Amino acid sequence: MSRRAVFSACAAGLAVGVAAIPAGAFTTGHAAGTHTVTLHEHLFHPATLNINHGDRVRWLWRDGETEHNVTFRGFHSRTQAVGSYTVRFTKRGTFRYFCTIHVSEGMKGKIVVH
Ligand SMILES: [Cu+2]
Repeated sequence: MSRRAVFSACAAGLAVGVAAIPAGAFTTGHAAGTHTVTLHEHLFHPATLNINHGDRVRWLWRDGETEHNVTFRGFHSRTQAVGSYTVRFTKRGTFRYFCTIHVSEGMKGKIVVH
């Protein structure tokens, strides 16, 4: 029902070549999102994050002059006190990570990709 409405609206207002491509994008699926994890007080906030595959996670350093890193098995950020680190997760699963400097203090997290 809604799909028919989209097509008729496009046919009336837009060139056929333009309407044919995006019509399906408006009616199915979801847009990939970006999620934020903050590094603060020697912890990751939130420590557990659930996302959809294809989404991005952006870590933001917000712990003054204290240096941290985001270390997964196989990839990692720089060790830094300011800035951000962004990863796009394309595979489903649970991905654990930690800060190598403060792991003994419990500075660990996980990304659960659905
Ligand atoms: Cu750290």
